[in-house]
Order: sequence, then C-alpha cells, then structure tokens
Amino acid sequence: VLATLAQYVDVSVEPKESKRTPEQLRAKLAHVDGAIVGLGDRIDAGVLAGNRRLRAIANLGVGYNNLDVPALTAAGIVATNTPDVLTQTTADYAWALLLAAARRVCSAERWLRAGRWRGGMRFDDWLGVDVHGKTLGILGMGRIGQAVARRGAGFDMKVIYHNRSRLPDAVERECRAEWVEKSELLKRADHLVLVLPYNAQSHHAIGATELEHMKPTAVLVNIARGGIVDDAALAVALREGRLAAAGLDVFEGEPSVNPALRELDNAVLSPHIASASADTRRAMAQLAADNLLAALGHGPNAGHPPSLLNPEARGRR
Ligand code: 8YV
Repeated sequence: VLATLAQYVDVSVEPKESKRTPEQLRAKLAHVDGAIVGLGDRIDAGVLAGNRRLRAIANLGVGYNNLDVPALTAAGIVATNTPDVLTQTTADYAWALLLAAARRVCSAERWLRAGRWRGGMRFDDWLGVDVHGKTLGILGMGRIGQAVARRGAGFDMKVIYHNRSRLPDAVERECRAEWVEKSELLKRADHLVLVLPYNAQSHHAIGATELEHMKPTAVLVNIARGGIVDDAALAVALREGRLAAAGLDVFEGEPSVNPALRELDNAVLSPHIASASADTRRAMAQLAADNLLAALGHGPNAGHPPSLLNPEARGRR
C-alpha cells in the first residue's frame, strides 16, 4: 500500500506512538497535503486552526467519531472512511466474542494454563449459557449489524433488532430479523450485540437502567465503540450476576480499561481488534490510500474518493 502511495506522492510514515497530543497532531498536519489517520487521532477545529495546506483526511476505520466532519467541511478538507471492506471480518469477531463469553472459553483457558486441571472435573463445572436456538438481539442494524444477523441463521437463532429506522422488508427477510422497540429488545434478547455508531445520542445507550432490563443469563457484546456502554455500570451488573457475561472489544477511554472490568472472569476483553485480520487490514489500508490519492487528484479515481464523507468540501481548497 505504501508503494502504491509512493507512486504519486511523497510519503512520510510516523512512528507508532501511544497517543499524539492535539499540539503534536496540529504540528504534523501543518506540513502535509493529506493524511491517513487512526481512531486515536481526534481531528477537530482546534487541530485544523491556521492550517492552509491540508486537503484530505483518510480515516482508517468505518467509524469516524474521531473526525469533526463539519469542521473539516468548513475548512474545505475532504474526509473519507473505510466502509464495507471490514464488514464480514468484524461480524465474525462479534460471534467470536459471543461464543467465547457464553461458553467461558477464556476463563477456562486461564484456569488450565495455571495448571489447575489436576483431579477430576465435576460434571457441573464450567457451565456456560447456550447460544444456538436462542434469541439474538442487535442494537444498530447497519452493514455490520446485518452481517451479524445473517450469521444467526447458522445457529438456529431468532434475530430481533432495534435501529432508528426500520430496514426495508426485503432486507429484514434476508437477515431474518424483526424490528422491535429498544425496551423490547433489552427484555427479549437472550444475547445482545451492539453495532451502532458512537455519537451524543448513543452515549451510554447501555447503562445501569438498560442492564436492569436484560436477562441475567444474557451475554452482552460490544464491537462498536467504548462510550456506548457505561463500563462502570456493566462491571457492577457482571459482578452481581445480573448479566451472565460480556464480550468487549472497545472501552470508554481506551486504551485504558476500567479496572473493575479487568478483574471479572465473566468478561472477555480484547484490545479493539474486531477488524484485525490480515486480509481486512490490508483492504482497509488500500481503501484509505485510494481515498487519499483520489482526494488529492491522483490515481484511477482522481477527484472521486470511493468513500467520501463530505462531498460539500470538494473543490473548496
Ligand atoms: C479500527 C474500527 O478502525 O473501523 C472501525 O470503526 O473501529 C476498527 O476497524 C481499527 O481497529 C483500526 O484502528
């Protein structure tokens, strides 16, 4: 991907840093025409202030809550993301977390590795909860939510979902999914997967009140964004057995993770890797590069980035 970019533009690769300060980001962006950024890079009016050069920002991710799109548009800077290429891999990972959490795969493995499998095992040790044949709830039914739903058929699951807008009948039929109110979703879902974008409306969409309405045998999976779940409230619910388990790939304030969650054996935790297969990360990088080159007027899509977020910004700079 870097070689593709280098055919058209001078490329500078920044060393991996834990997190750049807004000042560092501002200084770096002052001297480039375009940049590929990650979710840890918050691009807002402050970071863009005084920048007369930057023309394009390509986000390495489908979610772009790290970008202040109106501020980029106002500055005439084109913004893009990486939809579609990560849909299937991310949906696979939601299932990995659901199955691992429901069947206690990670805590059992920790126990085994610690050399604790010595004598016989009791018949009722390591009991998990079933996934097959249950009702799968999905909150957020975009591309990834639909891909999670389609996989439900293989587990003989009934699928219910809640989304701001209902899917067209044909798509509902294809996903074998039924739209329900959020309150009903919480009550009826045997397991719940969160796949909604993060914004002011979805902040703490699952908090103490919502957790109270869920079944104590339920598994909650978050592959969307930290901040959608109130992690402190979730830790209390998991500790008190008001929820069977959780599978979490994203956290409020990541990379730091609420210590209360880290202590729980019924939480499967991973470091935001739902899209991390070799094929998908390559495809994401390629799409981000294609977007960036196109936005800067190079390559086969010159002037037409494949996944443009703010067409209004085009040609302003
Ligand atoms: C990240 C994601 O992009 O696409 C998203 O919105 O959250 C992930 O695919 C990936 O982890 C790189 O930061």
